[in-house]
Amino acid sequence: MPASRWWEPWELRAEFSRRLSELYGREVPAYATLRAVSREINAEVLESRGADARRLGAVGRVGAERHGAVRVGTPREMNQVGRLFAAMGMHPVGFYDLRDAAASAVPVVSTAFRPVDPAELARNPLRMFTSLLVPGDRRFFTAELRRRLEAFLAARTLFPPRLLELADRAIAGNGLDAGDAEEFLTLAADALRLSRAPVDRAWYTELERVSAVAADIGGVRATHLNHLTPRVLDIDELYRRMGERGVEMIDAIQGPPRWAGPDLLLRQTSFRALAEPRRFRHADGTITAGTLRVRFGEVEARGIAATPRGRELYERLSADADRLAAEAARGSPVSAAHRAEIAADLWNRHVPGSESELARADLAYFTYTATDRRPAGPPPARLRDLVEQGWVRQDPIVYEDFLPRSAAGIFQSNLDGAGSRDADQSGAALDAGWLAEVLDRAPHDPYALYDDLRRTSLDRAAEQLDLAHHIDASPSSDSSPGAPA
Ligand code: OOG
Ligand code: NI
Repeated sequence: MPASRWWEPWELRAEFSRRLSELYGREVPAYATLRAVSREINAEVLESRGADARRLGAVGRVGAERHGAVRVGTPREMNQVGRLFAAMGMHPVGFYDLRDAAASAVPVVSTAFRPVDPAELARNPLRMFTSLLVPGDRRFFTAELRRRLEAFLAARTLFPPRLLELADRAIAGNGLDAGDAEEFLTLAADALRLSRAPVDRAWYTELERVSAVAADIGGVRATHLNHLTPRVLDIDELYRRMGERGVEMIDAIQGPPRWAGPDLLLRQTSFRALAEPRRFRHADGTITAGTLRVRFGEVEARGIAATPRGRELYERLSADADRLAAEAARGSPVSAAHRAEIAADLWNRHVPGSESELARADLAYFTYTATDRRPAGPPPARLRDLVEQGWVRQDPIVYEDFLPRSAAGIFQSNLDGAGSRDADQSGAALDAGWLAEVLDRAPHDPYALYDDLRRTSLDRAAEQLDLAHHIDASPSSDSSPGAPA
């Protein structure tokens, strides 16, 4: 780090991302393999697909891109971690309720802290998927266990006061001087390092019976990075190559299937959680060595952001693929490969296969820029004609967020036991408004962010073309996507 200069939030974020990657590579060596293979594949794809591969992110950005996952236990801890990330220019986006999205017991609600401004994303797009335990959910926790769990959580300190003080200073002053930056970054990375303190064996096991996620969060006195996820340009190839290197992957790639059209939304896969040495304290006071399997490595491929309509189509096709796969398997377990084939077939038949068709059907988000070489005569009124006749260029907006179904799948595929859930109890109702109170600021609505990018670009294009009217992004009536099977 240079000796003396001002560190802006994005520089803190970029350096934090670099340090986390170094730290996690040391703690979880398979992550280093994942990163190396991702780099190798990204270089190959950029070489073979060139400008086409760059449509979904500049080379510099994709190489440095990753997301981390952390889990906290109380609203107070959530608020604190939010300040930590705000200091680095990362803001809460979206509200994910994973309690119902997973078949196993995943008693958390989540948000993702990330840059929201395109220029900030371009500088460094680090995001942190952050989950908050819900001890008040009676489907998972009895009133008595809740009381002990909350008492345990209230007695721990995840983030030292000095770290929070520096975070607040960075928020108020838009950055830190070099000395404070170094201290802030060291303390922040330390807070996410795996703790060496002994784990109370009986307490951990008791929570594990309810939910492995609850034990990981509330069974220990510290938090840690749960995984760190690089971005790769060809995730199918990555999956194959990791297998060749002997890393055991989960049995599927989550999200949309590999299909004939452009990459949409988000596809993710991970390697199984590894046994890591931990020390345990027993009731008689003795300490023994053992292992826990909770941390893993994940990789993701990002595609174009879907509109609410596109997202609805995605959810519908996913449900159809599940149903058709279950029917085809007739009671025996459905293989991941078979489901992927069924899903790909549905996609190829029901999702428009090009960027222009996706835009025309309002299934995905794009930005628009007036071109330099415009045709003669007056510009047409319709967006579609403006694009087709070469007045404006259309570029995809990358999906910067997460998918609850995939997130639940990622949690779940790495849990040893399914845990337990009492279906007779109803869950505590929690929503984005509740999370806003926890964080002292409202989480952004991801659709509003993408809409805004599209709208702003259209307004700028209208101005450049000297149009007297707004350019309308809404689809023409003839463009509704085909109804799925
Ligand atoms: C978070 C799981 C969700 C993703 O990429 O969807 C997630 C966790 O395991 O804590 O990271
Ligand atoms: Ni993840």
